[in-house]
Amino acid sequence: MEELKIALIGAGFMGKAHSMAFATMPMCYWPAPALPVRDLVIDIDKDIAEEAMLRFGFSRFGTDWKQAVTDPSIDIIDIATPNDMHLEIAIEAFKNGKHVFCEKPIARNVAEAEQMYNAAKSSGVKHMLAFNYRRTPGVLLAKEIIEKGEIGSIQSFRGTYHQDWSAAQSTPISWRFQKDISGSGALGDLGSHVIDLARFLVSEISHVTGYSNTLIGERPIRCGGVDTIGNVQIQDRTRMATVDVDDEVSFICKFKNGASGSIEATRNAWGRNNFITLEIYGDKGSIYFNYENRDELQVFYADDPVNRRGFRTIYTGPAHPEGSALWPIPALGIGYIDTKIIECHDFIQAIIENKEVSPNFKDGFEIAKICDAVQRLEDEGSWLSI
Ligand code: SOE
Repeated sequence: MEELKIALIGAGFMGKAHSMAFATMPMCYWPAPALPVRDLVIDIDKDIAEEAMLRFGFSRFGTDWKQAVTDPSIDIIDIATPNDMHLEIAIEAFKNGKHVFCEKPIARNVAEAEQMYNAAKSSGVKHMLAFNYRRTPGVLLAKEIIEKGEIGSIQSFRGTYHQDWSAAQSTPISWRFQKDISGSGALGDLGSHVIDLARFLVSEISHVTGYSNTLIGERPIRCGGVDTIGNVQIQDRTRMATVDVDDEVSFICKFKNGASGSIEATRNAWGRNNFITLEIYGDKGSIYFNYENRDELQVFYADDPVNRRGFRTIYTGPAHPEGSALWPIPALGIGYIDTKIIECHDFIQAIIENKEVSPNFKDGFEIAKICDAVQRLEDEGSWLSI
């Protein structure tokens, strides 16, 4: 079986998730399209890089990403760094003929996204963005139901992504709150996932109007501990840093197919953990999905007898998209890693079969255009006073 050597750049939370997917993809998809080999892991912190080599099962480690992109034995560059590094690494990787798998959002802003898409287009290699939630079996089933016309033509979409890890004032500053590193806050971090889902399930977005807001303008500087997204005990509350990105964003949109939509994202919604909800209303029925109950898809069919109408709950399993690769019984429990395994499979398959895979850098650029428009609304002012 063919082998593809991976260099992972960035050994944090996402590096761990990607490594698990590379390790377990062939256990689910057998024969695998090719075997992903965890060869080289890079982190600027030498101790973290060395630990990641042992912990995530890589053969080598390093501290300079240029070592990875210029290494002739590497086939795939996996970018799991903060957003400010995506552009430079991706461009160099393409120049060296590497396939690129990149964390979302594609970049800090639309200008960077455009450069990355142009480089990807002329590279002739495969590129993919890690908008993994569209590969949740429940979401794939929703797509199948919509494409078969079972809920008719889509009239409206409501999508949310709510978390609460930054709701506490004591959540320390990190790159996710700094525009020069992240580009935006909840918008790029969470809203981009919902935009991806909306484009995947409904159609391209043509217009937006909306609002974003920073709720907590400064946060303590972490001293000691590791940045584990919100949960860090050791902080110096006397030293504060400014937050210059949005904590929450909400916008309405028009889709090119005529549907209307609304999208909300916040990291300050107490009690919400990974609250990705999708409501899709067609002229023959409706779909509801909530990632916090991701084994389930709720579907309503208007042609059910009037006295039997109601949302039915379908538990995804072997009869549903990607189900036969995963678990033999519905409701055994779809996990975050399952979405990453499917994503990893589809990327490796695209490389081996030389076909396009989505979401790719083109999708990333389209999503960046939408995020950019939402950000510009703040400057250009779209409010009418009462
Ligand atoms: C933090 O909000 C985060 O890690 C996001 O960056 C990811 O994209 C999401 O999948 C989980 O939450």
